[in-house]
Amino acid sequence: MKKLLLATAAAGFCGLFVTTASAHDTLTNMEGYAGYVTDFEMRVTHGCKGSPVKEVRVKIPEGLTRISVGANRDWKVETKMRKLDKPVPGDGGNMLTEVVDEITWKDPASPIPAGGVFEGFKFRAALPKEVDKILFFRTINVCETGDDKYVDLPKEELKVNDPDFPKKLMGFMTATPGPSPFLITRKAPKPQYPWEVAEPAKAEMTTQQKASAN
Ligand SMILES: [Cu+2]
Repeated sequence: MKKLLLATAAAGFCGLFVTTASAHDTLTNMEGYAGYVTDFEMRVTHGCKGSPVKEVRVKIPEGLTRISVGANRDWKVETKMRKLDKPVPGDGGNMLTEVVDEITWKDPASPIPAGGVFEGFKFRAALPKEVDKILFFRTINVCETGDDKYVDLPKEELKVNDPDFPKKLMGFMTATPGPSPFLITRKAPKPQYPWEVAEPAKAEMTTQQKASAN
């Protein structure tokens, strides 16, 4: 049985797929709308050189707020908090003075087999309003033997509007065995919720209000 597991695991080992980088830990959605409260799924696609995964740690990048972790009955979830320099609005009008800094899923009902399957780890957060920003989610898989660290960042800052961005992004993803998972913020076509007023409409309203006030 152990031999069989190792054989399956070898097929899933990221080294073999380093040109596509698709076998590393990645976010299921690599793009999201700026300012939206967004569901994330961190996908763990293989173990550490044939060893099953028993713990996953995700570092939440700066600029994300209102972070919550999806219920997961197979893993024990722990969160570490980080104090904010200045408070930001949270749910229901209260102000937040700290945010989740790191999420750890540990002590699973059973570890993730080293190969052949993937598992998604869910959390939710409000994305920053800044458009075309690349956010890195440094992630560590701890295995029964060893670990895989997807914590590397680009050597030079990646600018999403750079015409060479796709090429540079691919370069970053293949430069090391441990590129950090990432998400790019895109301009939202409309407010997230149907009860929110769109920005231009808001501006128009103000103009009209001004006109009627004169
Ligand atoms: Cu990999």
